[in-house]
Amino acid sequence: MGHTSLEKLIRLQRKTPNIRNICILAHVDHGKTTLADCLVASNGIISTRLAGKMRYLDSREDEQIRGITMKSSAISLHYTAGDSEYLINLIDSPGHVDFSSEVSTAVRLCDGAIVVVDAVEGVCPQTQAVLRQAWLENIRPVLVVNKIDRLIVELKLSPQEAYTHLQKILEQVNAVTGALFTSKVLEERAVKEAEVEGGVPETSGGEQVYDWSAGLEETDDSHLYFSPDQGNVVFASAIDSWGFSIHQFAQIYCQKMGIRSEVLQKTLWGDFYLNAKAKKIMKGAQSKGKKPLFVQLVLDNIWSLYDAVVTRRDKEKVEKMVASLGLKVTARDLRHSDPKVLLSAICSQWLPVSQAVLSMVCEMLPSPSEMSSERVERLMSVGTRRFDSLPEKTQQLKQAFLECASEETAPVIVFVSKMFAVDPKSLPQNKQRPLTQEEIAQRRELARQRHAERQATSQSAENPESANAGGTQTATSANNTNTDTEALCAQREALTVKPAEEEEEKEHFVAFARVYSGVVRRGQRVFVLGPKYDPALALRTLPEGCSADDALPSIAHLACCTVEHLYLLMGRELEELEEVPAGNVLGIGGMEEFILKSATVSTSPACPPFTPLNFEATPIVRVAVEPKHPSEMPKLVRGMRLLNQADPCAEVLIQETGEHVLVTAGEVHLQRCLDDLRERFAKIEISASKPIIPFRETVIRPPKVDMVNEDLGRQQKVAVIHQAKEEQAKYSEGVQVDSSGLVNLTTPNKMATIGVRAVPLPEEVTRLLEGSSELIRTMEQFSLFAREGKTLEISQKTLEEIQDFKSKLEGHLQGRKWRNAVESIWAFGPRRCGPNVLLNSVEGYQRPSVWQCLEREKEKPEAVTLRDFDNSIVSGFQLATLSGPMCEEPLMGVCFSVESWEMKLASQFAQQDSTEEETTSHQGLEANNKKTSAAPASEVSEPGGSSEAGGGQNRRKGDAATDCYGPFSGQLIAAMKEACRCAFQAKPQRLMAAMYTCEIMATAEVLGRVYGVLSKREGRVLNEEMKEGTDMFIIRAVLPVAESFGFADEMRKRTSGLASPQLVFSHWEVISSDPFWVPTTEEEYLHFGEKADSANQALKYMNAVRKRKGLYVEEKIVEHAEKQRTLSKNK
Ligand SMILES: Nc1nc2c(ncn2[C@@H]2O[C@H](COP(=O)(O)OP(=O)(O)OP(=O)(O)O)[C@@H](O)[C@H]2O)c(=O)[nH]1
Ligand SMILES: [Mg+2]
Repeated sequence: MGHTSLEKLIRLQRKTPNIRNICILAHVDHGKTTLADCLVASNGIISTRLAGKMRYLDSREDEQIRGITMKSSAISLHYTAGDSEYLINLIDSPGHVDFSSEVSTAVRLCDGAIVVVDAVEGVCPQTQAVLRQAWLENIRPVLVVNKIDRLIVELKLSPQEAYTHLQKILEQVNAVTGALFTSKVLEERAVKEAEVEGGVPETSGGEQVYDWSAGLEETDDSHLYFSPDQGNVVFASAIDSWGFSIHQFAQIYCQKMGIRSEVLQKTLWGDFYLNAKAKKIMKGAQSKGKKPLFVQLVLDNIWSLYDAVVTRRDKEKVEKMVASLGLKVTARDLRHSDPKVLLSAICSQWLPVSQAVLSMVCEMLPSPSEMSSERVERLMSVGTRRFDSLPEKTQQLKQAFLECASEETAPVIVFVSKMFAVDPKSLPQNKQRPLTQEEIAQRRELARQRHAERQATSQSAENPESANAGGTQTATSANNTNTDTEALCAQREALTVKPAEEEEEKEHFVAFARVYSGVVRRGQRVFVLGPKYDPALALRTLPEGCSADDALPSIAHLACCTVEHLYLLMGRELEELEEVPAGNVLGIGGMEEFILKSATVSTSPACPPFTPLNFEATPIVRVAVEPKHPSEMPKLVRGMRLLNQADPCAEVLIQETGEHVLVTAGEVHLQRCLDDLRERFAKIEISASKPIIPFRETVIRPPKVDMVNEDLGRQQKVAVIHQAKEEQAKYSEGVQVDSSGLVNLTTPNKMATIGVRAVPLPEEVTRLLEGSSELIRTMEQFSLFAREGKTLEISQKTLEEIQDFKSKLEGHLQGRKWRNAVESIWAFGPRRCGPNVLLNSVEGYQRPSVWQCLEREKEKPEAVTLRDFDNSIVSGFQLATLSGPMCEEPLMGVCFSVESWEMKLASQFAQQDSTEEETTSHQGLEANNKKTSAAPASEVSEPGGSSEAGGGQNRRKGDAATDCYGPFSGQLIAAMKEACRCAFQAKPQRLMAAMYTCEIMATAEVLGRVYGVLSKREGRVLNEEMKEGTDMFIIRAVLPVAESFGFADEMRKRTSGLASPQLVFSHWEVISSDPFWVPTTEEEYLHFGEKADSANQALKYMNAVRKRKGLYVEEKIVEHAEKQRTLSKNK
C-alpha cells in the first residue's frame, strides 16, 4: 500500500461525514502505541514489518528509551471501506498517570475513543480514569481487548478458559461504564427535582409527587455497554498484528456454513452453541456443557495457529493452514528463525488488526457533524455559568457547532488544547525541498560568476600593472560583476541561510487544535479568547458586526492575531496547509505570543471560551532549579517560561524566597521537564534541588495517650499546663495566654486588644473546605462586589451549591462548641479560600456574613456594617494561615475564633492620661456606622493596600494613625497575625504530610518484597485482593509523598520489574507524632533515651523544611564533647 498523498487527505478534509477524530486511551503499557503502529503501517507510512517495534508516534528519544509515551501526538490516516473513503485523525495518548493531563488535551479534540485493555491485566486504575474522562467529555468509546496472545503463550489458557476470562474483562469494563451512567442519571434526576421544587410555589400543597419514571429503569442504556455482538469490541494482539471483531468472523462463516451473517453476528458471542446434527444454533451452551460458538469458531482456530507456528513449529501443518486460509507467505518468512515473524506474516493477512479497528471506528464512532447538543452546551458553558445565561448571540453559535459547516459565512471556531514545541528544522517551511529547474539554473549561473570573479582577482593579483593599465572599462566591468554577485549572494542568503539562523534562536510552538466550525485560512485575522473572557461584556462594548481586522478597544482576555501557518499533523512530520475546514484536527503556527497553554480562537466575539480542560492529576512534586553558572539566569528564566507553555500540567513559579520552582505531577514527569529544560528550552546546565515536599501545619485536640501509649493522667495534664505557663516567657511582650489557650494581644500603641483562640476543625470540615474552594472564591467575590456597592450575578445552580455547602458545614459543626459557628464565619484563609476559618465571636459585633449571597432575595437584614479595620483582622488572619509557626508552611484545618476585639477611640487615646479608659466596642461601632455610610468602605484590598485604605479614616484618626509605631491598620494586621500564631502554639501542634495512593499489581512470589518496600517507606496497606482469573494480587496503599522519591524504581528493582506502582496524590494526613515532644515520664526516657530524636519523624521533617528555608534550627551539633576531649588527652 502506497503512501497516501497529501492531496487526497486535503480532499477528504472537506467531507465532514467521513471524518473521524479519535484518540487511543488506556492504562500504561496496555499497547496503545503498538496498536497505533499497526494503523500507521496500514497507510504505508512505516513498513508492516516494523509495526509494533518502531512505536512511530513515540518520537522523543526518552520515550523510546523508557518505552512509555509522554505526550499525545496526532496523525491523519486514510481508510477505504467499500466505496467510501474516510479520513481518520488519530491521537495517541500516554497512559502513565504523570501525563494524564496530556490525555485531557487529546480527549477534548476527539469525538470518539479507542479504549485499549490488556487481556491479562484487565481494568486498571488508569483504564477507569480514561473511561471517566471520555464520559465527562461526552465522547463515545469503543473497546480493543489487546494482548490476547498473552493468554495463549504466557497464561497458557485453553480456548474455553480464555473465553470465560474475556467475559470477565468485559464485565469489568462495563461495570465502570455502568457506574458512570448511574451517577449521571441520578444527578440529572436530582437537577430535575430541584427545578420542579423551585418552580412550584410552596402553596400548591404539601404532597410530594415522586416521579419514578425519570429514574434508571426507564433510561435505555444498552447502547452504552461494550459487547462484541454490538460491534464495538475488537479482540487483538497488536504485537502480532492481528485483530478481529465478530463481524469479520460472521462474514467468514456465513458462506461456509450457510447461516445468515446477521444471525451469526448475534450468536457468535454469548451462550450459543452449534448443533451439528440439526445444523442449528441453539442457546444454553453452558448448561448443556457444549462449546460456545465463540470458542468453536474463533478461539480454537487462533489457538491452533499459535500451536502450530509458535509452540510446535510444525512446518507442514502451517503450510496446510496457510493454504486453507488462502494466504500467501513468502519462503523467507516460512524459513525465518523467529516464529513470531511467520506468525505476523500469516496473521496480518488473515485478520489484519488495522482493518478490524478502523472499520469499527468508522462504523461505530460519530463524525464531527454528529455532535450532540448536550456536548455543545457543555463545551460552551464556562465554570459556574450556565448555557441559558449566555447572551443570545452566543447561544446562537450553538447552531454553528451542530452544523459543523465549512461555508464562507460560518463563523470560525477553533479550540487549542495545548501548545507543543517543535524543532524549527522540522517545520515544513524550513525543510529542504527539491530545487526547481529555475533555481538550479540560477545557482549554476551564480557558481559560474563566482568562478569568473575568482579568476579575475587572481589575475589582477598576478599582474597588477596590467589591471591598472587596462583602463577604466575592465575595472568597472569587474566591479559590476562583483556587485551583481554580491546582490545575488545576498538574495540567496536571504532565501535560505538567514531565516534558519534566526529561527534557531526562537523556539517554535504549534497549537494542537481542532476546528469546530468555519474554515481557517492562512493569513486570517482571528480573536484569541482567554479562559476568563466574557462574551456578554465584549458584546456590550464592541461595535456591532466588528471583526478581528478592525481596530478595536482593548477588552480583557481578548486578543487579535493572524493565523500564520496551518499544519496537517503527521506524527513526527508536519505538512503545510493553506486552509482547514470544520471538523478537523490541525496544528496552527505563530500563536505562541497569544496563547499560553490553551485557548479558544474565533472570528466572532460572541464566542464563549470553552470549558477548561479537566485535569485528573494535581501537580505536587516541586523542585527548585538554578543554573550551574549564575550568569545564565536569564536563559533559565526564559527556558522555564517556554516549558510552562509547552507542558499542559507543569507549573513554574518564583517562590517568596526567590527560588525558581518547577511543579510537576510526579517523578517521571519531573525528569522529563528537567530534560526538556536542559536540552531544549534553556540549553544550559542546570541543577535541581531535591524535591521540595509540601507540608501543612495544624493543631489537634490534646492527645489522650503519651508516646509509650500510657494514658496521660490528670497530673500530667497539670504538668502540661505548667509547661504552658513556663512557655509564656517565650511569647513576646504584650501577649497573654491563659490556660485554655486564649491569647490576648495588644497593639504596640495600646489602642486595640484582640483575643484569639485556635481550635482544630473536624476532619470532614477540612475536607469539605478543601473541595469547595471554587465556591468560596465565588462567595468572596460576591462580598467584595457588595462592599463596592455592586452586585455579582450568580447562577441558580451555584447558589444551590453554596446552600448545600453551607448545610453540610452546619451538619459537621455540631455541638455546643460550634453553636452558631457557620453563621459567624468571618473569612476563609489563606488566600481567602483555603481550608482554615476565621470566626467572629466578638460580642456585639455584627458584620455582613460570608453567606450574604444566599440572602439576596430575602429581605435585606437591617444594615449591618463593617467596623473600622475589619479588613486588617482578616489580613492578619490570611498572613497567619499562609505560613505557620512550625516551619512557615500553610495551615490547614484550623479555626481561629476572635473572642474579643476592643478598640479605643482616637480622641480618647489622645486624652488617655487625663480621662479614665473607655473601651467599649459599641461606641466604636457607632462611630463607624456614621463613617461607612458617608464613604463606602474601600479597605478591601490585599494586606499591603489596607494601610492606605480609607483616606477619611486616616484623617479622622489623625495623630493616632501616624504614631511612632506606624500606621494603625498595619499594627493591627501584625497584632492579629501574632495573636493567631500564639494561639496556634498554645495548642498541640502537628505537621500534616501529603499522601499518595498507589495501586500495585504483583504476583504472589514478590508480594513479600512489595510489603517490605512499602513498610520501609512508611506506607500503609489499605487492602489486598486477588485479581480474578489471574495469579496477580492488587495492593492498595497510601504512602507519604516525602518518602516516595525513588519508590517506583526501588519497587521495580526489588521485584525484578514485576511490580510497578503508579502514584497519585490523594490527601493530607496528620503525622501523629509531636515535633516538639520531649520525654517527660520515666517510661518515655527508658524508651527513647534522653534526646529522643531517633523516633521523631515529624521533627525531622520540620527541621528539614526549616533548614531549606534558612530558618533557625535548634540542633545540638557537638555531642559528647567531653568524652572526645578525654579521648584525645589519653592519646
Ligand atoms: N504480548 C504482547 N505485548 C504487547 C502487545 N501490544 C503491545 N505489547 C507490548 O507492551 C509494551 C507496551 O506497549 P506500548 O504500545 O508502548 O504501550 P502504551 O500503551 O503505548 O504505553 P504508554 O504509552 O506508555 O502508556 C511493549 O513492550 C509492547 O511490545 C500485544 O498485543 N501482545
Ligand atoms: Mg504509548
